[in-house]
Order: sequence, then structure tokens, then C-alpha cells
Amino acid sequence: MNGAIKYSAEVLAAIDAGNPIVALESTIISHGLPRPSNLEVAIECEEIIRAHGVTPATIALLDGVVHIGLEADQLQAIANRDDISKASIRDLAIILATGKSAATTVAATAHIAAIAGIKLFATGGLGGVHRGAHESFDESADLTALSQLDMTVVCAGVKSILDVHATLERLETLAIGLVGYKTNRFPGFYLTDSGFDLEHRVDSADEIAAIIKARSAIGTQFKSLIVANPVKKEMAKARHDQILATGLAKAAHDGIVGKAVTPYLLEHFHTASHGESLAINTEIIKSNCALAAEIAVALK
Ligand code: PSU
Ligand code: MN
Repeated sequence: MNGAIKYSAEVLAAIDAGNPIVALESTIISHGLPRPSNLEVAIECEEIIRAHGVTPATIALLDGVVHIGLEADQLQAIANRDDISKASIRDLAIILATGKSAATTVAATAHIAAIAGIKLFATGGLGGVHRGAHESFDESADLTALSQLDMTVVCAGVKSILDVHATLERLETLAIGLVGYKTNRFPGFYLTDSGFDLEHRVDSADEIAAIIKARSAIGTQFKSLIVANPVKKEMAKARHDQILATGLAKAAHDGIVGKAVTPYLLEHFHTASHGESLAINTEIIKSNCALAAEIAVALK
């Protein structure tokens, strides 16, 4: 399919010049954050990356075209249009061929970024193994995607709505690299500490760049590396646990399954915490964008 992939002028210029690029997902914009904050955060994230001399490439599908880098009106469309679905890797060809529009998850974004030769990616929290997965089999395709791609993903751990222990075990099985940035504890998205230890800690972007290079040297570059960057100001643990418990109960009662689960629980957090989780979520994404850009500069 000719013309299936379109680069923004800015991303094209960066590729031609060999300048560093950081990929950004779009599901967080369409399904992870409420309007109008979603667009504001999306714009701010790109600006943070540009301030480091690095080019942001927000990835999404609009009207049957994959976009690597969005123009201002396209970013707005992802944030505000009502016909934007949530696309994982398996949905991409279907959305393309039917001329539809979709935001891309971590899995789908990483897949498309890899096609463009982009190896750095900033997001909020990764998908993972959901609670009750031993019965529901609900495990995010983010994990299997990252086990097959040459990508370094900066995130605040996995979302605390998940079964964190099971997710850590799956990361090990899938041979996905994992380091904590200035921490020995695995972050839990809204919480700085999910309650689990990390084996590897790094304290600078240079150290991370060295690890990325070593992956190529030893042939493990097609197993992604996760850089877990804890949020500075976390939510009070008791409040977090209480909101999560009511959210999980509500989701079960409302029969929420499949790809609807994560947006549903994030929305519940934003409403029940009266915006506190939104403020934390925003900080998480911005801080991850800054760190990803620093790594991009260190890799140069
Ligand atoms: N992190 C956030 N907000 C989000 C997501 C992650 O802070 O909205 C999205 C990402 O796109 C991630 C997806 O890939 O949730 C995981 O969804 P699922 O659990 O359905 O695989
Ligand atoms: Mn799922």
C-alpha cells in the first residue's frame, strides 16, 4: 500500500539530518487523559522534547494513514475527534485498509516507531498483566510487542491498576530489560514504589545510553529495554488503594472487559481523585519525555 505511512515535515527533516527522535504514543491522548487537558499535555510533551534539541514523533492513524509525527491539526484531531479508536498492533492493518482513525497503544506505537528506525519512546505507564489474569487471560500486548522490538521505553513502571508482581515475572520471561532510574524499587505509576525490588539501578542518561549500545553488542537489541522512572510526588497510598478498590469493583459490576478496561480505570481515578491522578499522570508523562530526550542526546 503506497502512502500508508506519512512522516511529518519535522520528523522527515530529523531523519534526513540524523538528528535524534523520541516516539510518543497517542492512546494516552485519546483514551488516557480527559479533554481539554489531553491536548495541552500532548503539546507540552512535544515541547519538552524539542527543548532538548530532540524531535518528537507522536504516532497515530488518521483516515487510513499512519502518521509518524503529527501536525498541529492532526494532534488536535486525536485529542478531540469522537471516532478515534484504540489500536494495538493487530488492529493496524484493519484500520488502514478501512480508512478509519485510531490512536496507538504502546505496542502499536513501538511497532510503527521501529519501522521508522526510531529506538526511543516515552510514555506514562506500560500495559501489563491485569489482576485476575489467571482467569481472564488479560495481559497487554505491550509486553509481547516489546519482547520483539529494538526499543527503549521510558515509563513510570506499569499502571498500578495491574497485577504488578505477575507483570514483573512476565517481563523476565519475555527477556525485556528493566532498570530503575535513580531507584532500586519498581515504580507503580501513581506511586513511586509498587512494593517490588529492582535488580538494576542507573543514575544517569549516559549509563542508559551505554546499556542501549551494549544490547546491540551482545545481540539482545530486539528485546526492549524499560527505563522505570518514578514520579516525584506520588498519591497517598491509602487514597490510591481505596480508589483502585472501588474502580475494580465498579468495572466488574459494569462488565468492562478487553481494551476498555484500562481507559475505564484511568477515568475512574481521574474522577474519584478529583483531578489529583490527572495532575500526577501529567507529571509522569512530562518527566518521562524529558528523560527520554536526555537519553537521545546521550546516545548521539
Ligand atoms: N499509560 C498511561 N495512559 C494510557 C496508557 C498507558 O498513562 O492511556 C495506554 C497505553 O497506550 C498502553 C495501553 O499501551 O494504555 C494499555 O492498554 P491495554 O491494557 O488495553 O493493553
Ligand atoms: Mn487487555
